[in-house]
Amino acid sequence: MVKAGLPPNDECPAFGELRRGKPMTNDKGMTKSENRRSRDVFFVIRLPRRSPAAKAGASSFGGRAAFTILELLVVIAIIIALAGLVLATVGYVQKKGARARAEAEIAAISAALESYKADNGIYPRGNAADPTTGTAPFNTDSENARADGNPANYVSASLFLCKVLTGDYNADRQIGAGETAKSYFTFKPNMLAPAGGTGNVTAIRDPFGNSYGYSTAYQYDPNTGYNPTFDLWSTGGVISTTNPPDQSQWIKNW
Ligand SMILES: [Ca+2]
Repeated sequence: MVKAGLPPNDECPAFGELRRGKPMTNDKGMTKSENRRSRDVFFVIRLPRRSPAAKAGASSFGGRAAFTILELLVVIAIIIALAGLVLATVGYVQKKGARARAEAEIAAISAALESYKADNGIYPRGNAADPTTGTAPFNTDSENARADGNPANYVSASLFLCKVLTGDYNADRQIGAGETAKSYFTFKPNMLAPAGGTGNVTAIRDPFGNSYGYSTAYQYDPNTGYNPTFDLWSTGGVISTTNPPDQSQWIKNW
C-alpha cells in the first residue's frame, strides 16, 4: 500500500528564514529534517505480513516462497501437453511431405515407363532376361495389388523395375561392361534400398522406407491388378496382411 502524495508546495520554508539564522521550518512548524522524515513516510510500501508457516517454507533465495508440489505438477502437465501438440504437428507435416514426395516419384517413374514403352512397344514386364547373366528376372505378372498389401513382397518386382529403367542389371549402382541398355531414369540415392547410397540395390524405396509396388498382373489376367498398362504404388507406410488389403492410405496410379 502507498500512502500517497507529496506535501503541498506551501510547506516548503522560505529562504529568508534561513538567512536570518532561524531553524528552517514550514508553516506547520516542522524543520527541514522533520519535513524530510515526514515525506519519507509517504513512500513506504507495506507488504502483507507472512504467516509463520510461510516463513518456515521460505527458501534461501532471498526469502521468496518456494513452489508448491501442486504448482509444479500443473506446470509439468502444461509442458507435456504443449510438447505433445508440437510432436503431433511435426508428425503430421512429415507424413504429408512424404505422401507428396511419393506422388511426385510415382509420376516421374510413370513418365520414364512411357519413354520405355515408346522405345520397346511394351511396359517393363518381368520377361526381359538379365543381359549379364541370361537369367529370367522376377515375373511382374505375379505381383497382384488386389491381394498383396505387404511391401516386403514387392522387393523383387521393384528391383526388376529399377534394373530395366537404369540399365544397371547387376544393381551395383553403376553402368559397367555389358550393361549397355538405355537408361530411362536416374534414381536419387534416397530412392534406393539399402539407404545410404552404398551396397547393391535391393529395391526402389518409397519415402516411408518400404519398397514401391510394381505389377503387370492385369496384362496377364484382367481379374488381377488394376491397370491394363502397369500398376505402380506405395502403401503410404501401411503394412497390410489382409486379403484384400486396406488401400485407404495407398498412393497409387489407379
Ligand atoms: Ca552395374
